[in-house]
This record gives sequence, C-alpha cells and structure tokens, in this order.
Amino acid sequence: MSITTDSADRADTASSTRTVFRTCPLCEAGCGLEITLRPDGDGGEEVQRIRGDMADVFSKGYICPKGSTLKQLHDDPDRVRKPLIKRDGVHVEATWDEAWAVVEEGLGGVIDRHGREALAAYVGNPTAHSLSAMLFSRVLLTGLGTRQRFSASTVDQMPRHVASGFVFGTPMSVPVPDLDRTDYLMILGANPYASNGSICTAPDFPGRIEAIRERGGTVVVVDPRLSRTAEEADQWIAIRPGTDGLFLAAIANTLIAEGLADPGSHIMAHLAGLDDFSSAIAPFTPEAVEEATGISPETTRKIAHELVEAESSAVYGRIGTTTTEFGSTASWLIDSVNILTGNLDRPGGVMFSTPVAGGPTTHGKPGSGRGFKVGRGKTRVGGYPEVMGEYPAGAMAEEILTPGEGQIRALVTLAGNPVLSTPNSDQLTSALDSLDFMVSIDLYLNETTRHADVILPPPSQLQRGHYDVALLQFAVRNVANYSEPALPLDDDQPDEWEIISKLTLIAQGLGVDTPPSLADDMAIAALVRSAVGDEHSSVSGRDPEALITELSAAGRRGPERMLDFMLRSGPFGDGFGTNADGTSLDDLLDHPHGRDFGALVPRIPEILRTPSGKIEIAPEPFVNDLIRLEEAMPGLADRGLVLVGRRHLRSNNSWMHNIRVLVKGKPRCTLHVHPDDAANLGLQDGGAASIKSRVGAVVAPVEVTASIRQGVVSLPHGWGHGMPGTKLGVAAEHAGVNSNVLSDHEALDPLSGTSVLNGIPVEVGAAP
Ligand SMILES: Nc1nc2c(c(=O)[nH]1)N[C@H]1C(S)=C(S)[C@@H](COP(=O)(O)OP(=O)(O)OC[C@H]3O[C@@H](n4cnc5c(=O)[nH]c(N)nc54)[C@H](O)[C@@H]3O)O[C@H]1N2
Ligand SMILES: Nc1nc2c(c(=O)[nH]1)N[C@H]1C(S)=C(S)[C@@H](COP(=O)(O)OP(=O)(O)OC[C@H]3O[C@@H](n4cnc5c(=O)[nH]c(N)nc54)[C@H](O)[C@@H]3O)O[C@H]1N2
Ligand code: SF4
Ligand SMILES: [Mo]
Repeated sequence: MSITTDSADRADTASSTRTVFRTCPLCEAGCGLEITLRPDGDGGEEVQRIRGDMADVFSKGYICPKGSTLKQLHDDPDRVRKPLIKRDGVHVEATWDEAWAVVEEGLGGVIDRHGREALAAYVGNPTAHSLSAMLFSRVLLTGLGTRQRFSASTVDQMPRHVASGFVFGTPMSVPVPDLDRTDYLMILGANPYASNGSICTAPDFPGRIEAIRERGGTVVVVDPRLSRTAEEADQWIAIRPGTDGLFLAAIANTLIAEGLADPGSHIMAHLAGLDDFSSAIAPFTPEAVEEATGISPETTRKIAHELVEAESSAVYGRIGTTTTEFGSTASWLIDSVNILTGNLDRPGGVMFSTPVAGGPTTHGKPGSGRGFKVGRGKTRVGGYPEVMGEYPAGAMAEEILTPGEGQIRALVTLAGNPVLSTPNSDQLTSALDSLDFMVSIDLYLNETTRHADVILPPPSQLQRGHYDVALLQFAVRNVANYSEPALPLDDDQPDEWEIISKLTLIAQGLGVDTPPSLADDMAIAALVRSAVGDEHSSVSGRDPEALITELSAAGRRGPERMLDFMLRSGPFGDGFGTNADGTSLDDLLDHPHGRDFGALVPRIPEILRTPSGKIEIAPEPFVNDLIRLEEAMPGLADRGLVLVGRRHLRSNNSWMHNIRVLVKGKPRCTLHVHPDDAANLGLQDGGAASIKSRVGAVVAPVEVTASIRQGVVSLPHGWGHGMPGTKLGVAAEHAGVNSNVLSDHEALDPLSGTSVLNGIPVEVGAAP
C-alpha cells in the first residue's frame, strides 16, 4: 500500500507519527479529516487522532462529533472482520472460501428452482458514501439480472429525483441552494444543524446558514418542530406534517395571482408550460390551504413577497418534504417557486453543480435528451411502478411473503439495514425469516443481517479509497477530493469492490474461482465505450483499448481506475491529453486537501435533457397530482395525532449506535410531545407512552417539550437494537425502540414509491 507524502504531510521521525488526509464518508457533508497515525507496536499503524483538516478546500477544518469516531468504528470489536455463516441458527466465523461456497449454493439453488426473478437486492445508504459500493452496485444490480431491486432511496430522496427528472430531464439535475451567496433561504423539512444537509453537499452547513444572517440575509424554517435549525432562523413556520405541497402551491398561487411571478429573461427563453401551471395552481389560494397547513394566509403572502423581493432567494426542502404522501409534488413545487421568483440558475438562487467526475448532467447532448420515464414494470403484488430501475422499499416484504410466480426467494443486501429503516418492520422481519437464502455485505451483525445465511464484511472506512461520486453532483461548490486508504487491508480481506464483483460473478453462474477482476474489466470497458461513443464527450471517437491501457498503466484497477476515467473525461478533466490543466486521479493525489473549481455557474440551457429542450414547469404527472392534493385537503386538516421523525447530530441512521462516545448521555430515543397534548393524553415527562399506528405499536419514554407543534409527536428512527442474534454490545445498552414498526408499508407517494415516514397517523396513550 502506498500513501503519497507531499509537502503538506508531516512525518515526525522521533515518534514516527504520520499525517494523512481524507474525506469523512459518514454523511453527505464530506468533511476533510486530518488523521494522525502512529506505530501500533506490531509492525503496523494505528490512528492516534482525527481532527478537521484546516486546509481542506471545502470544509476548512469543520468536523462534527461523528467524524473523529472513524477510529472507534475501525477498532470496534463488534465490527465483522471475517465472513459469518449461519449454522444451526447461529453465525460463526468462516473463511472466505467457505463463505463463497455457501453463497454459490444458496443463490444458485434459488435460481435453479425459481429463476432469476426470485432474486432481489436491497442497497442501503452507505453505498452512496463508498466509492467501491457506489461504482460496483451497478455491476451487482445488472449482474443479478432481476427487476426486484430496492434501495434506501424510496425511504428518502426519490421524490427529489422524480421532480428533477420531469422538470429538467435527468433525476440528478437537482438545483441546490447557493448557500454562500443567497440573501434569503427558506428550508422546509430539513434540520442541517443535526444532519449537516442532504442533497445539498455543504460541509459546515450550519456555519453557512449563520453567514447568511451575518451578511444581513434571512433564514426561514418550515418544520412542525422547533428544530435546532429553526431556533437559529429568523422565522419558524410550524407547518402541519405532510402539507408542504399545499403551502408551496399557495406561495406559487400568490406569486401568480399578485403578478409577482417573473422567472427572468434567461429562464423564460427556455421555459415551457407556464400557462398550464398557472391554471392548475389556481385552486390553491392561501385561504384554501390554511386549515390543512395550519399556516395563515398572511404568512403565506408575506413569504411569497419576501422570496421575490429579496436580492436573491432559495427554497430548499428535504426529508420532511420527501417522505410524505405528496413528496414528489412538493419537490416539484419547490422548483416551481424558485422558477417563479426568478431565482433558478442564478447566483444566490438555486443552481446546478458541475460534477468534476461527470454524471448524467454532463453526459450526452447538451440542451436536450431522452427525458425521464417511470413505470417500466410494476410490482407483482401492489402494482407499484418502477422508478429509476427500482421498486418501493415498502413493497419488498409483500413481494417476499406473497406466493406465486415471481415471489422473491433470495435477497442480497448491500450496506443496508431495512429492518430498522423501512416501513412495517414487523412484516419485514417475518419476510426475511421466510427467505430461502439471504446474503449481506455489511460491517455488522445487526437487526437485518442477523437474518442472513452469509455476511461478507467489507474493510473499514479507513481501509479504502474515497471519492464522493454521488454527493458531489449536489455540491454548493464545484470541488473534487480523492482520499487514499489511511490503513492497509487486513490479511485475506478483499476490497469491497472485489466482494461485490465476486458475488455478482457467482450469481451469474461463473463459479467461485472466477477472479473479481473479470467484472472490473467488463465494467471499465463499458464505461469507456459509452464515453467514446458519446459525440459530445471529450474522448469522443478515441480508441477505447488505448484509453484502458493508459488507465491501467499505473497498475490501477477497480474503482480507482474507473474514477480516474470519470475525472479525466469529465468537465474539468485532462481529456487524456486535450486539456493540459485538466484534472485526473494523479492530479487529485497531488492535492490531498482537494481541488476547488469554484462557485457554481449558470448551466441553463446546457444542462437540460428534456425531449423538448425546455424546463418543463407543468409535467403531466404533477399537474394531475394536484387534483389528488386538492382532494386530500379536508382530510389533512382534521387528522388526529401524527408522528414525525427527527435526527440527532450524534447519530447516523441506524448504524453508529455501537460507538460509545456517540450514544452516551441521556437517552435520545424519546417521544416528543407538546405540553397541551401531554395533558390531554395523560402523559408525564419521563413516563412511558404507547404509540399505535395501523400496522404496529411501540412503547417509548415521553419527553414533554414546547418545541413541537400541538397535534404532532416525534420519535427518531434507527433505534430498536438489542434483538436476539445481533452483535452490537454498546447499541444494545442503548436499544431504544424502532419507529418504523409504526410506519405503514402501504402509505407511499405514488409518483416515486417513497414511503410516508413523516405524518403517520397514530394513537398515543399512557403506558404502564
Ligand atoms: N422513520 C424513518 N425511517 C427512515 C428515515 C427517517 O427519517 N424516518 N430516514 C431514511 C433515510 S433518509 C435513509 S438514507 C434510510 C437508511 O436506510 P439503510 O441504508 O437501509 O440503513 P442504514 O441505517 O443507513 O444502515 C446502513 C447499513 O450499512 C452498513 N454499513 C455501513 N457502512 C458500510 C459500508 O461501507 N459498506 C457496507 N457494505 N456496509 C456498510 C451498516 O452496518 C448498516 O447495516 O433510512 C430511512 N428510514
Ligand atoms: N447526525 C445525522 N446526520 C445525518 C443522518 C443521521 O441519521 N444523523 N442521516 C443522513 C441522511 S441518510 C439523510 S437523508 C439526511 C437527512 O437530512 P434532513 O432532511 O435535514 O433530516 P432531519 O434532520 O431528519 O430533518 C427533517 C426535518 O423535517 C421535519 N419534518 C417532519 N415532517 C415534516 C413535514 O411534513 N413538513 C416539514 N416541513 N417538515 C417536517 C422534522 O421535524 C425534521 O426537523 O441526514 C443525513 N445526515
Ligand atoms: S458532518 Fe460529521 S459525519 Fe458528516 S462528513 Fe462531516 S465530520 Fe463526517
Ligand atoms: Mo438518507
């Protein structure tokens, strides 16, 4: 293993410590870390200290409490280090050869008996944070040859992709708030003080929010809870859960009705559907939505005026807007409002990143494309349409449990914990129990992987290279940062891409002896051929073999070789000799603190990939969905208690609760209840509450707090540890309850298949 030493690296020969720099792969902020290594007394190295990298071009030293725990994660004795095979119901350590043999028999048996459609895959969130898993999950999904694909996207951001797909032409064409230049930011359903932001890559998001106010700007937060972000804002709007679409529709309605709407000449030249949009939005007056949203018409009108009158403004929405019944439509309305206020694609408004490693927004013909389609296939049981090549995670259990042709009999999970993260956990638990075979690529023996026949452990986060291929597509600056592994692989430990490749090759029937490099060679060939065949690519018409030979010259393979190609053929790349100042993996190795390619620049019309070559502000699926939204209004107004989630800075979905420093202190998995509701329900602070939904029930400790809207209760997700057969010693001591026992697998946004995880109707009462 080699680690570049450049002038910034320090080697203190006296104690032989060494400093390396890498990007934190735990959340979307992508902070730069400075890691000091020292000899471990055993001929190797161990981490002495992790702190923020002051010289990182993007994060400039910022770090959150999770970032430094990569050391504890690496050292965690509960982390799986050898493959585990389930024998007589108990997971025991095995060699890689033994594990692969069981995988071959298990997957092969199901394929022989039931065909490939009986295979399914669930891909979890850390896939987006692992270079290996990100680039090779495609290999896996294609190689399995099944349409039964599920992921954490449908308990997360899928609505955002659907909106972008229809409006701008690709699901990755997401306009992000230009945080560092905006004068007015309205945040709906996001709490970056806890989450550090999402689908808006911005290390030190909180600092960037504070800077808006410091330069005289305004921050408004729309959230049923007085979140930490809302506390820091100029205004908190305590919306009723699930009604952001209505609030946004009323803002759009006001802008049009009062003649305030002006997309600006730059956008008007490329905008289609404004008349259709205007008529479709007509019913949603501020008065009409008031009862449902709980927001007064005065407030709605005031916000509409402020958004237009500010020098620049940006509306940004996240989890609280997407994981709701109208998630896609709400995401579309966010774009629509930004268009109407004249803030799309201009500094201080919402803008598109130019990803240095390229992506759907940089590939193909600039200005138009094939557009975005959904519904190429439907689920067998629920009839839910395909979206971005996958089906709703909420439908996975019924596809496993319902007999008949096409029933799922074997499951592969990659970096996912759907038992704690997707709806109706009790149903999913029974489903996983009933499978013929399950294999998980995961770091832990947890609530999901305890069901697996085989667990294949990847190396730890410190033992792999890193580049945020996915998340830098949504960055608030155009930056690039590659990190080499800080520590070498353990003996016999394959890299994560090798595990994924081998699993794929076995599923394809090629046997356990086929080297993973075969899948890698096919993947790089496909990548290079596709770019060479793209007449708008910087490598158009080049000889693919020659390019692959050049890429492989340094002995590079796997994700690093693919990344090098993506960088070199990308918008800032060296073009394999055509752009002398351009970047490449070698160039990034020379820049261990990252390279900054500047603030975002206007990209319309070049970024558009709609068939019309226009920004489609009134796509039919959304205009039609407004009818459903209108019809839902009375129901949304008089629901009883509803449940929402929340995040804490020291958690990371379901899987960092085994790190002691992150879970110490008072229990965090509590039910937040407004004082008036507590009085009505007979709940005491510190007492227990039973919470029941249509599908399940849990008991949780009560925390009475005025920082939540009346009629709303909040329970964080990702808890519910301590199940039999898991190995998470610390997490079990801080078990908490699983909020997704309560979320309903049938409640989803029909346009994206995304589950309703916020705004779940519940009954709450005192528990003994
Ligand atoms: N009620 C409710 N539910 C929610 C949410 C909510 O707000 N409310 N949020 C949703 C969101 S936004 C998301 S993204 C999902 C997350 O859903 P999932 O992705 O299914 O769950 P995670 O908790 O992220 O679990 C990640 C798993 O990956 C493993 N892991 C970690 N790093 C690696 C790695 O590098 N390689 C491999 N192979 N494995 C790794 C961990 O051990 C863990 O098992 O949860 C969703 N669920
Ligand atoms: N510390 C930490 N950081 C994380 C994660 C983590 O688990 N812990 N998870 C990561 C992941 S995978 C993701 S996707 C991101 C998510 O990042 P965020 O979207 O910022 O997620 P949350 O912090 O859950 O904030 C969601 C907010 O929506 C509010 N809300 C609930 N329902 C509604 C509603 O109907 N309308 C409105 N307007 N608001 C509503 C909630 O009260 C909550 O304050 O965070 C990432 N970062
Ligand atoms: S905010 Fe924390 S977890 Fe997220 S990348 Fe930065 S240090 Fe890592
Ligand atoms: Mo997420």
